Amino acid sequence: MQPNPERFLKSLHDLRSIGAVGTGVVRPAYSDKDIEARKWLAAQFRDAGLTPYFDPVGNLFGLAGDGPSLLMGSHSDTQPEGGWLDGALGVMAALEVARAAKEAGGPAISVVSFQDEEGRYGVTTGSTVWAGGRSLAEADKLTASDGTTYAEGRAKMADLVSGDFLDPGRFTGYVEMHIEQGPYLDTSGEAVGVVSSIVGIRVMEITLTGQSNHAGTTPMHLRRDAFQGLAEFNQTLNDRLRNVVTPETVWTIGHVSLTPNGASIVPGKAVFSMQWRDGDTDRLKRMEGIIRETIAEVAGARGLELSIGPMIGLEPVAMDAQLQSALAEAAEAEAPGKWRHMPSGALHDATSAARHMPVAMLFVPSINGISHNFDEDTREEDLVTGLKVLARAVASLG
Ligand code: HGY
Ligand code: MN
Ligand code: MN
Repeated sequence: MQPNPERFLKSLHDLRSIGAVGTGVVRPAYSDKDIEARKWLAAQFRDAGLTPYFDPVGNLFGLAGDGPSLLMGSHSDTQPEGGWLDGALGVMAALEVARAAKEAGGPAISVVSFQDEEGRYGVTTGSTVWAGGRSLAEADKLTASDGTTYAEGRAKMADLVSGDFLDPGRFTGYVEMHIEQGPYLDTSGEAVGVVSSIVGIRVMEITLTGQSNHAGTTPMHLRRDAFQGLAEFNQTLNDRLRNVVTPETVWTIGHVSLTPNGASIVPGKAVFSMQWRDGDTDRLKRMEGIIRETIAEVAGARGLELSIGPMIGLEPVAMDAQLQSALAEAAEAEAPGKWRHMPSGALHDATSAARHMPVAMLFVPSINGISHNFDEDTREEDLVTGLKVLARAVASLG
């Protein structure tokens, strides 16, 4: 099987141009640019001899016939300020391998671009619903930070839907290429990462309600300042989590909204996202306990009303050993001594696919480990090496 690097790179840059903003891309799930990109991808799939198929939430498949096939792909939606490769690389590499496989007379490879992997509404929402990790009715109630519901988002693609959710049983496995989005391969000068496992995650929205008041005339001891509550929670949490975390554990308050958000008004309300990730379910649980305890303590001490939204999340998942060794052998052939086995600190749709089939992932380096940022980038030779490793591994599966 001979992938065509020029064809692959051109199609990758063509996709980049849809929603391009400077060196980055803005294609949040169900935005006009996301939908435009999916329509473009559907035409690319058809052109490659695959049958385009949109499911009810906008996951776009390119099906290789009606029989069993290996599924490859990723997602084409992006973060609000997305890099040009996060997700897009995996979709276009999968398409190139599917093309090369067709030209070589097999194996049958179907391609997918999952929807809302970036969790504008939930967490890897499109692939989670497809895999049965969350019912459509439940997903439809998920709300983005702009207040729109998942039902309203996916309604924008209703005219494109081909039919019901595809049975995951039709696919023999799932292989995804992705940028590492971290610093390890770039720092070590290695070209390829063979992923061993993907972390688990927990996400919740927390609201602290105090009292808006005059920033000049309200004495400090009489304030019920929601931002001060958030600030104290954050500091106390950092101190307390130290006892249960490892160097790989991460936790993030990434989205904060203050009301009324005026320079001369004591913030009466703070709504913020609380997200934590680790490879160990038990540690995720212990962290949850510390988070709930600490926020309740701080809110109580400051006379702030506390409300905690529903917690959503994904469990840690191990990659399939057989698929991993196919990737490892291919990596050794294409980049001898310049590859490693490594865990993924980022989430991926492979976690959803793993509910039904063997899955594996391949990483290529991110320059300076930057991602979820317009500056995200990978050296072209690393993109091509990743493609060659992917094609070689898939060919070896027969
Ligand atoms: O957040 C993540 O890990 C993924 O990039 N959405
Ligand atoms: Mn991604
Ligand atoms: Mn991402």
